[in-house]
Amino acid sequence: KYLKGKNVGIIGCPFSGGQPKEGVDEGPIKMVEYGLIDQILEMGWNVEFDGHRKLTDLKPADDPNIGRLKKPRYVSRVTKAVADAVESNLRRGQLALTLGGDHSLALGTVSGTLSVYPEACLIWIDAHADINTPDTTESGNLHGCPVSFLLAVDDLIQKRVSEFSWLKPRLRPDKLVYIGLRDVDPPEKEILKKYGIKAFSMYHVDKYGIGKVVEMALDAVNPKRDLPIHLSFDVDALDPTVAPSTGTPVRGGLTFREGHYICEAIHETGLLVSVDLMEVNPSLEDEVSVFETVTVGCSLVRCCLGETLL
Ligand code: 6HN
Ligand code: MN
Ligand code: MN
Ligand code: MN
Repeated sequence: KYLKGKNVGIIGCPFSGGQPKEGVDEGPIKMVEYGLIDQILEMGWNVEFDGHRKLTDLKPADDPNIGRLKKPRYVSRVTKAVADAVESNLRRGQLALTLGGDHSLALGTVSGTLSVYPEACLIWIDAHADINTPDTTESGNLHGCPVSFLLAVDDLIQKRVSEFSWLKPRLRPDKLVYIGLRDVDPPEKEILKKYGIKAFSMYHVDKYGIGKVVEMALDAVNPKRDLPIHLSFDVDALDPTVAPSTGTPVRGGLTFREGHYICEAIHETGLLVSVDLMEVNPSLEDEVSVFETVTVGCSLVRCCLGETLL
């Protein structure tokens, strides 16, 4: 509906600055090495990919904490560049596919999407809510904060740091929905409650089944099924037995099929314009775990682009 034809622009983002574990920058590199581009070409898509972004060039010489926030300048510069890349893909009629990298990158991807499609809704698949503010974050890791920076609500905007002044908070709370939550910090729960943000935790997945949950999630943010969709998929939404190589695994996650079902169902709406696949860390766990995590990342992406539907 918003994109004509099967054109995808891939933004490879080897970036780990939003959290402390090295290796998550290798996620996009490994997904491409494992053949993701060819797999997408074989599905009949036109693919634009000019290699991974040279994001380390943007690393400032000195980047002291701002309050609790770690590497704020690095994260800000990188995510600004990513926002511009997503925006340019979308303006050229391509689906924007961003491969992470840690989830702070969503500061960029979602900003880029909302600058082209201000009416877009955001579907966030994650074990975590990633909605800490500069005040509430315990870890200071920006991959736990992107959603609060994106939200267009006055009292969160006041708390923002000037380093991120490029970022226009445009996301209305009623355009955001979560699936897969199971490790939400107490202040994050307060924020979800305060702004009435729809969230389907693993409890809801168990109670209603994934089919019903995706339907309810779409009803919440896209009732007429006419708005563009940004899907931000943190691979740690999957159970660690399915996707072990990730920095903040939490037991009790989505099964292999539940994760894929979400991607298939969202593809089926015909409204998907932007996809993030984040937090694959090939330096964690053993060889088999890495293989499983990288390949599941690739197959989630393929399902977003329409694989496996008959
Ligand atoms: N992710 N809530 C924790 C924090 O550090 O703020 C964990 C965040 C995890 C972020 O998985 O993208
Ligand atoms: Mn997560
Ligand atoms: Mn926690
Ligand atoms: Mn996340």
